[in-house]
Amino acid sequence: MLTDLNRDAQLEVVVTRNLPSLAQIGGSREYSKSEILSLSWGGNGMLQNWKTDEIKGMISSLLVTDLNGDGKQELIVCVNKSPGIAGFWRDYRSVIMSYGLR
Ligand SMILES: [Ca+2]
Ligand SMILES: [Ca+2]
Repeated sequence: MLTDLNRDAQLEVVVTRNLPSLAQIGGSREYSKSEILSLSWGGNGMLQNWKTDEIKGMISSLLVTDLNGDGKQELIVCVNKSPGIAGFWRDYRSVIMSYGLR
């Protein structure tokens, strides 16, 4: 996702990264942890602006919007808590989180 999060007229790249989990050792290709990074172009390469803590689950969608109408944008993250085949056997759960942006 390419967006100007901090409104300095330069675009940032927001990416999600799924982190390998123990389940992969057993041959599963599913991920159980994720994180979100914001990168911007620094002349010689991409610089990391910030990243979130590890998020348990698989990020299914990202959205930047002013959720509460205070004029500042939030990063809205939709996380699937039980991805993969295991999800069929449990309650299928998604959570939505929001991060304030400076
Ligand atoms: Ca910016
Ligand atoms: Ca807001």
